[in-house]
Amino acid sequence: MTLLSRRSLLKGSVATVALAMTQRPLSVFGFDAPEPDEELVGFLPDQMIPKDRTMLRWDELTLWITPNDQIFKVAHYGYPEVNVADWKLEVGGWVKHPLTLTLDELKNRRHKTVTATLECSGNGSNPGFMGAIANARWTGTSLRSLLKHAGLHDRAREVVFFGVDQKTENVRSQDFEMHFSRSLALEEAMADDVILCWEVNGEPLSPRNGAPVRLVVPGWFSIAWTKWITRIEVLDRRFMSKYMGREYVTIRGEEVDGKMLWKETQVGLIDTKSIVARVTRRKDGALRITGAAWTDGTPLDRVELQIDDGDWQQVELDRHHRHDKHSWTFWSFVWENPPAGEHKLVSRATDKDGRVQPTLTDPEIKNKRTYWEANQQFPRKIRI
Ligand SMILES: Nc1nc2c(c(=O)[nH]1)N[C@H]1C(S)=C(S)[C@@H](COP(=O)(O)O)O[C@H]1N2
Ligand SMILES: [Mo]
Repeated sequence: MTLLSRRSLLKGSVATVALAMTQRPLSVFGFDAPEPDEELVGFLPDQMIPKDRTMLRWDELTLWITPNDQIFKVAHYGYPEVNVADWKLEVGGWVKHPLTLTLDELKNRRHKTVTATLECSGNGSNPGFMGAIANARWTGTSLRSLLKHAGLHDRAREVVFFGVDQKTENVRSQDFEMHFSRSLALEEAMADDVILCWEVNGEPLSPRNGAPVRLVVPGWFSIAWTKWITRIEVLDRRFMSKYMGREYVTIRGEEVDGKMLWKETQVGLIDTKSIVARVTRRKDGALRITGAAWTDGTPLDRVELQIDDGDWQQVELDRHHRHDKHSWTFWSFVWENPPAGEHKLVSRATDKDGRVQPTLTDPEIKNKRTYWEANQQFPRKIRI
């Protein structure tokens, strides 16, 4: 079976398009790989992610689904060794029937697959850290159905997830041996697509990505996607672990009546964001500029591209996956007859709620004093 390129698709008749759509395996759709007569144009200065890091390399991105070996990894307490044979999941706290499940018992529950973009909220905070993102198909079982099975008490307000990984933490001058933990408010935990996941892109979850079981919270930054889960606890109050209330908080100022009002918020939902991923040059000299844009699930309204501080121009969004609200959207733009020399390319995403990807000097970024949630525009330079 031959895969039609995006351009031949666009040129093709309706019948050809319909045929190609049924034949095309969804998982391989993405940017066209550079055509044989196209050359990759490098960025200046080299803002690419170093090759020795397991992160997404934007300029090599062609697939809408990130292959498992290119999914980035982050661990705050190191990578634990989990004995899968002894692994059990406990569900306790304000539930009517506390549960203990083996991995087989969990896997015997009804399966659910969700496609979602995983992004570390530190992604984009500096030019060398822009590949902490992936888009994958996550398979597991519904958290909501498990919580319903355990039976929620009227007092239930919050659901806490504890990982196997632990470290000594000092809180108010005392040391505690603490497990990595994050929580979701009950309403968030009961959302449709939140799953306890053991498989990614049809393969078992790797130990580094949280095996045997991790949480998948579509639309949320990956700090909420607790890995190596062994205990779920339902509380009747808010949970304030290090990764809820001390780390992964954003401090942002807003000028109110000439005074700065400082607001400290928790890192939660993914911001509206985009990037110029790759530039290729065709034989005729035209540049093909491709990129990606993503949100917390709010539909994208548009993505625009600005060349050399000129007018913002709308780019073409990939229509095949636009219904897929928790996954990134690929886009492309053709720049005919670009003059020789150095050029600046920057993209900007706007969502249907009117949130526009800010610049570095917009108050929401300028007055942000912590590095998480860095969704500022990401200018890239090329020379042709
Ligand atoms: N148990 C546990 N879960 C965790 C973390 C951790 O340190 N321990 N790090 C979080 C952070 S900050 C990120 S960015 C994601 C990274 O997921 P990945 O390693 O699968 O890419 O896991 C999250 N879940
Ligand atoms: Mo992260």
